[in-house]
Amino acid sequence: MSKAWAQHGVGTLLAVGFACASASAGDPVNWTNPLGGDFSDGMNWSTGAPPTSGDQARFNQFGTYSVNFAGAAALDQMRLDAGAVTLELNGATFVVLNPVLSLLMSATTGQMSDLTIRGGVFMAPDVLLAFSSLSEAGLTVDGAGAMLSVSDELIVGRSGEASITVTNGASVSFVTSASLASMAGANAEAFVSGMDSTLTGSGPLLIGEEFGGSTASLLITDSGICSATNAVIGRASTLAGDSMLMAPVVNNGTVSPGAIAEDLDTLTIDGAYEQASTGELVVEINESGEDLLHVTGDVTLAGDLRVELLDSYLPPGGTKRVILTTDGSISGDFDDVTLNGAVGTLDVMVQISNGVVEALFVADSGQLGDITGDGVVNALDIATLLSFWGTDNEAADQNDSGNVDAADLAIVIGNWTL
Ligand SMILES: [Ca+2]
Ligand SMILES: [Ca+2]
Ligand SMILES: [Ca+2]
Repeated sequence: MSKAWAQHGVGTLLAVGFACASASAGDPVNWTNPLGGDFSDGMNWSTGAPPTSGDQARFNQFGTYSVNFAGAAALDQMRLDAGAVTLELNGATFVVLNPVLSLLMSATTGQMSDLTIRGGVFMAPDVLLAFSSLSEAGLTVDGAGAMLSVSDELIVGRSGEASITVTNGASVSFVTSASLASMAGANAEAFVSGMDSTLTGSGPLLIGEEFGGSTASLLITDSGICSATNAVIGRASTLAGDSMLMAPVVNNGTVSPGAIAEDLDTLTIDGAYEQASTGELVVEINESGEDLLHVTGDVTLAGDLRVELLDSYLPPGGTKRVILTTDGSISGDFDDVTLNGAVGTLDVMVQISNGVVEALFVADSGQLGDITGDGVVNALDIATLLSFWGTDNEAADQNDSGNVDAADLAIVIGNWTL
């Protein structure tokens, strides 16, 4: 490798910012063929030879191209500064060895890069996307047989804007941790979609910075699966989808069952679910269905429930919908329940019993004793009243005393529909 030209090329911000990396990374070997080609062909590289295990390979060509592998390869470090590169591994294993900065995409401000991994195994200790603010990076692992194995940390969006897509049966694994939008100002999206598509780890999965300094979303759809030792949703971040997250989850932000906005579906958390005081569960409901959060472990509730009525649906008073179920127990309650799309006197209340959370729609029918607003005074009104016993629930507090008690029960019984 020529040392002469490298004297001019490597004095970048990155080298300053990552002094620790320079000890192990050699002079960079740049990919020079904007049309793509074979990894092993020396003509495609700035040194006239493909990089080897002591080298840093750098991809800084603009445009979209593929790099084809005919066998296993190893590097010290791989950097993408620009372009959209597809690694066609063709069954090969590609290893990046540097333990600190193994695969680095869009390290400096203004850089934009995309990487797609197909048809083989990419192994790296650390993967870091969009290191600087105003940098963008997108990583896709596509297709059965495509695997990204991260033996330490996976960071999707440190200070910039980043996405990771795991699709069509591909898999991504991490060991120490995976972070989406790890630092203040970062923005990250993760998509895990399709049968046998997996994002799995033996450490925590952090969805956005915990206190809301960054914004992240994790969307798990079409039988995709994520797993981690635990998952934390930051205050400005979201978990959504119609598939499964296998981890105990702490929600400081938003959980929204369904694949996309206005998709009514079931999201499963295989583990415990704790909704913090800043957390919110969003459920959409129309005439024919509703979102459901299913939890296999214990549920601890606080924070908000937001019920969104879709398609101009106005549920009749007394309508009940199951919005959360658990195989474990439920403790706590939502601090606040809001209804969007409502008109008139329609309101929603929450009833929790036997591991089931139901949304109960109530309307003011003007009839004394008719708590639910369905025009009749019957056992459902009694059950509703009892579920708010001792509270100041306005619908159940028939005499406006500020307390739901025996006097209200007497009013319900006294106005019983015969
Ligand atoms: Ca939904
Ligand atoms: Ca009623
Ligand atoms: Ca009362």
